Amino acid sequence: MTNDGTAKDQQLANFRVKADEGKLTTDQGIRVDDTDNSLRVGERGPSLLQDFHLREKITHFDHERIPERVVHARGAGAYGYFEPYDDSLSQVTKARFLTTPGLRTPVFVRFSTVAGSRGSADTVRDVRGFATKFYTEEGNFDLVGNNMPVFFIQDGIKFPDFVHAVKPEPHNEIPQAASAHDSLWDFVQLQPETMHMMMWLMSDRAIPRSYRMMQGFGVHTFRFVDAGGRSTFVKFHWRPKLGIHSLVWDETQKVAGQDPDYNRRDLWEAIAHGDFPEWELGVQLVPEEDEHKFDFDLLDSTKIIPEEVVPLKPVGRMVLDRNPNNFFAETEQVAFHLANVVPGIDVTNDPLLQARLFSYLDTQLIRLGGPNFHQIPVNRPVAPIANHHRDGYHQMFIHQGEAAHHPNTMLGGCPALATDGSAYSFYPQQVDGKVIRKRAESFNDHYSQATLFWNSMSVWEKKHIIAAFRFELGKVTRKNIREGVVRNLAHVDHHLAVAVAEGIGVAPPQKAEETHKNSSPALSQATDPVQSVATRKIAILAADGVNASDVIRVTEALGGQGALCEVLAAHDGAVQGSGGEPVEVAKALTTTGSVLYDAVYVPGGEESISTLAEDGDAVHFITEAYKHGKAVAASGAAALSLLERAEVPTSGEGVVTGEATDARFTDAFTKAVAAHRHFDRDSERVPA
Ligand code: HDE
Repeated sequence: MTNDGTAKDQQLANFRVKADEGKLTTDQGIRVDDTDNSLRVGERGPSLLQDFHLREKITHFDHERIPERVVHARGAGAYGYFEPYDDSLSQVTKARFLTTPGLRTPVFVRFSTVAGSRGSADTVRDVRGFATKFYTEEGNFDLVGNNMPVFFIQDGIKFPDFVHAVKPEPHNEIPQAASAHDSLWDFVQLQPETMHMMMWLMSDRAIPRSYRMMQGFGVHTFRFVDAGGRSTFVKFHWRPKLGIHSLVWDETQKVAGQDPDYNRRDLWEAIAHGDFPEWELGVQLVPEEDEHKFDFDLLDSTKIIPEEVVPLKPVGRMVLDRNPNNFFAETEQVAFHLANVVPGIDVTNDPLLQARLFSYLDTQLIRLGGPNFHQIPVNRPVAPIANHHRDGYHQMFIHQGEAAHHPNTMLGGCPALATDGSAYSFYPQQVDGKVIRKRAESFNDHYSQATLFWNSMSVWEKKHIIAAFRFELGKVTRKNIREGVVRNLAHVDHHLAVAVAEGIGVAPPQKAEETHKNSSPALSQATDPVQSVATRKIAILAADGVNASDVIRVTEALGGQGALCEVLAAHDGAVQGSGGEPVEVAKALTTTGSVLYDAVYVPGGEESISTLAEDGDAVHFITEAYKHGKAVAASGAAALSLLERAEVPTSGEGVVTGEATDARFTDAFTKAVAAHRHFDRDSERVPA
């Protein structure tokens, strides 16, 4: 069988149903000519039970909902493909999809937030799920990861406690999709193993600008197994081609109101416009014999292997190029499972991973209502299925034959055992020990890597982390919880603990604990950021009298490099350019806001500028964009006065002004937008 990236598409095509043709029917195919009036006795009489159309329509509607995922309820998905760069991984794994150059394996990826319900906002402070189903020719492989490389707990038995703590509190189901409440932080203060992950969660990683601009991690240490049966430990990483970029906290709060579907929409629109997001798959490889060479345990999911210690080997790329046709059928019904592995990939004894091996199948049974969920189109492998599993709710296959047992003679012994070497075989790890309930001593250090993370942050990243701790703990009502967290933070970094304590009104730690000075530059979003304007959204503020030539030049210069420029004005339709020509308006200012754009440009034209200066929405737009560190550009002398009115300095980092929209101007603006944000501004004093 070939698997050229379209195999899954061809399979799905058999299940797609067109909505724009045919006559209206019941589920039994009986044609219907009135779906607005129920069958009744006389025009004003009671409805009749015999109205099969009424009954069927209402019954189906009554049963439309299925339970949302207990975690990761809100998500967005897309199809695409993965292809390895070369065959170099064949030295460590026999997985064909990773080692066959040119082989495009179809994938479905679902991104998600963790704590919120299905209808919660996208831009909350949270971990993001990054789950990939590879439809390989050897069966499905699911890499069910997150956008942070570590986790809150070391042993899966703590997962229900952790999730109960972070979810809305049980008595009143408040707060929705937020970690800033007593029960989460109570758990944190009592479980110091959470500290490393809490550093990530309080960092800007928890508020990504886009799903397309975040990393993904398999988190656990997995195993590769080569053709000779040799095992190598492996950590999986996804790196986004567009770089790793985040929103700022104040912005996320406002986006949650203006566009709660912000991340979901961004992914959908990018794919719909042909801006296909791309990630590079990298692996960190550790030979089996080096298992104990680290000062942490490879089986402890609260630890990373610093990239400076074991470098990342790039092995392939993934492109997402197709939106699903139907959210429920595909994105909601997709069922990931960590235990879906293919020959060449195996699990380890990580106690968090081991519990997950149970949980994912179990949860699908209740969520999707029975054991046949693998037959749902999005979940079907492209590899053939043949076994003696039968019956169950929603059985879609019509199994032929008079027997369903193994061994058999009645079916000629079929399906035959795959004894030709193509079967999955578990790595024959030697295991010996007493049955005990105890955590290994090597899992005991909860602070060193939290400190490593902190030490690796730039000045602005540290500022954002302190602000996040202050916000979250500021929402905690119990003083003992605030104090407990500060006590833990003191083991991470003295300066951090003091800064947080001062913000939340608890006594700062008196003396500094001994902490190390090591850092890992790869952890910082400020290290070698990808500088690109591709898919960046640029607002152009205009009113009648705007210099149309400025609008055209900036749109051409930045649009030419993939940016999306939109003219915003007080009203929809068009404004009149200074030469009388119409300038088309993309959106009315009242329907959007600066938080939905990456940069703002004010073209010249005195009349336009003076109208904008009187428009509070326009002035606020500029001020707020500046506060959030975005590039601000303005042309002509009059525009400078508008910047002043918006309390934006007319020069400085990320502020571009000039008389003409010449190449110097557009180059400077391009550079400012490509830098993503300008955090060295004194933005705290900006009122917005
Ligand atoms: Fe999950 N997790 N998880 N998780 N997880 C689920 O499975 C669970 C963990 C992750 O888009 C559930 O189908 C346990 C780590 C993602 O459909 C459930 C433990 C990581 C998704 C479940 C963990 C993840 C889930 C809920 C601790 C990163 C969304 C619905 C032992 C490596 C997948 C579902 C999607 C979903 C259990 C910890 C990632 C209940 C018990 C660590 C991305 O089975």
